[in-house]
Amino acid sequence: MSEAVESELEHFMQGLRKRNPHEEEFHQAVEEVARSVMPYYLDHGELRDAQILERLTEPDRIVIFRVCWEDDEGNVRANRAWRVQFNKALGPYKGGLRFHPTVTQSVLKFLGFEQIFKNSLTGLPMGGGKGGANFNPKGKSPREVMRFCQSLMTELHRHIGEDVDVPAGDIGVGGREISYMFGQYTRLENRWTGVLTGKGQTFGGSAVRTEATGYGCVYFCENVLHHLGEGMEGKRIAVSGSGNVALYAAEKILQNDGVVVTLSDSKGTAEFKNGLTPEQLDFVKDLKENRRGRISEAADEYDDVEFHAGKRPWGVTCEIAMPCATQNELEIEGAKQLVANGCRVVCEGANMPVDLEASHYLKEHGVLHAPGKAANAGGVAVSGLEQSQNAMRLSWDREEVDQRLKSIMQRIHDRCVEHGTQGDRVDYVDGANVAGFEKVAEAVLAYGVV
Ligand code: NDP
Ligand code: 2IT
Repeated sequence: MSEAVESELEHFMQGLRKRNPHEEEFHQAVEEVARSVMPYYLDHGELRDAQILERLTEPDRIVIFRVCWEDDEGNVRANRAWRVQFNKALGPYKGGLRFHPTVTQSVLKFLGFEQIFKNSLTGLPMGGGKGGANFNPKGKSPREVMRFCQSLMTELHRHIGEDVDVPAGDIGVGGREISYMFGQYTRLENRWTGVLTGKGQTFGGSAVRTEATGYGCVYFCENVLHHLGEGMEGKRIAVSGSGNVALYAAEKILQNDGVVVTLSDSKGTAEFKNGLTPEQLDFVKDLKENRRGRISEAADEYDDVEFHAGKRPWGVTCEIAMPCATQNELEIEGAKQLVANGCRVVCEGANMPVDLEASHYLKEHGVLHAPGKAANAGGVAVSGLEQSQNAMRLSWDREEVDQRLKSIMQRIHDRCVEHGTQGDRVDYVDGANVAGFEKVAEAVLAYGVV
């Protein structure tokens, strides 16, 4: 990067940090995008004159509200919830809702900001948004979760709509929570409309939405490997997490004859010494999807599974790492372990799982790094297909949706190659950022000063 570009970047980031104090995750997400797009931005005087980067880093609006509910003992509880409506240049706001005690405005702003470019990459008409609450679903009864979801929707319903803002799931929000929220929305509005995605398939949900993020991430990874003239067969893949994204990534890896060597949760990592088997995957799915237990129980059940308490997966030898849990779960130490053990590809199922220092280290050491906004876009892409099916009042079968998902992931890969090829290598981070940004910037410019 030239000195002039570096100094513009620093000037821009100083302003952003000043305008958004204490929002470290948001600063991190913006810096990654700004670093990639700054040369393009400076080359396009019309974008700069229109202050496109400054405008794109300011959300359209953020709705913040209190969510009161009663627990099973009759105690009154209060949480805080947000909906960050970041940018609607390409379509209605679209993005998930996260329920986790670590949710803050900074986390939701980083997620909403990334979502703008991810949604742009899918090629579907979706703007960027994100929301959630600092509610911890762990240890709550189904009725407590239901009351929380209903209370949250009692406020949120006035801010969303099929042509306005269409939320979906994320950490702590799956089919059960979407159904409770959808039930409350239809009750309050007295109309049935595709206002949320990730619904049950009997009431407007799309085939393959549950699997889409994990499957899509593996499709993206296959494209990366094919571009190198290789395949997934026999490759050792370290997956982190054991939630929605991790489990369906693992399922698709097994279908492609890859070898899953780890799964994890916030308590530690399960190492599958002989590779995860389909039976072991079913065991973990049952544990997690029925909220019965922790990943450590796989080690209690099977002799060839070892549990590493308090450890992340990155010390286990692999050729591919697929972080599918949460932000900043792969830091410099993990990056060094991966490089030392011969890892060549990092493909992000989670949002921003690799921090900036680790990302630079991977790049310096020749590891291909596919960022979440490209590699995990399969989830929101199938959400977009769910919106289309709802609008047309029809539903496509599994094969049709899966085929569309594959084509979308391939197109995103090819756009990253087109915009990120540098000499004989592809910088997937730059490619995704520039390709995603270009389209949104063009739309914002076309709208005039609004
Ligand atoms: P789930 O709630 O289904 O699973 C989350 C997994 O990550 C669990 O294994 C959880 O472990 C682990 N985890 C969560 N927070 C932390 C933390 N602070 N430290 C360590 N481990 C943690 O969520 P999803 O699988 O849906 O989401 C995973 C990632 O994928 C997130 O980054 C999300 O934003 C991203 N994503 C999700 C999409 C979707 O469609 N669901 C689409 C695109 C991206 P534990 O149970 O111990 O908390
Ligand atoms: O981060 C993401 O892309 C999601 N959580 C999915 C969003 C969606 O609207 O399906």
